[in-house]
Amino acid sequence: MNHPLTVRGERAAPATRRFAALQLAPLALVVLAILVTACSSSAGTNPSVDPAAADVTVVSRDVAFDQDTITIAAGSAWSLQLVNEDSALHNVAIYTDESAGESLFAGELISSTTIVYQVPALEPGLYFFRCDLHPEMNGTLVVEG
Ligand SMILES: [Cu+2]
Repeated sequence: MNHPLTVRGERAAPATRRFAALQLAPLALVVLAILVTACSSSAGTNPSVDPAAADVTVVSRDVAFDQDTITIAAGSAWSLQLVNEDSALHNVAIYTDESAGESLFAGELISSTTIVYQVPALEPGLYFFRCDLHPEMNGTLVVEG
């Protein structure tokens, strides 16, 4: 009487492939966790402010600001509205100069939404603003006394 079942050879290749996939899984989870954290931390933490009341509005689109010069008055706090039309995270941060060595204000990073920053009063002069994630997005802040 013949055995209808025969023992097959080992399947080494599929097992190896599965192992490689398992090695990548933790990395994918870490990346996902960072993305989720970044998105959730930027949503809805700013108290609602009437956008029409913002002193200055800047739009970010296609990883660029719509203007390279912002002008405001010295001596009083002011509001800066960022309308981020990109899914990429952007912010507006203000520094004393282009070296970006001394931060004066760092706006919260946002994605696909609008935020109104409350910026402290500045002395008259020329300052530097940029997106901290995309330093090529930058311009000059003119504070008029
Ligand atoms: Cu950016």
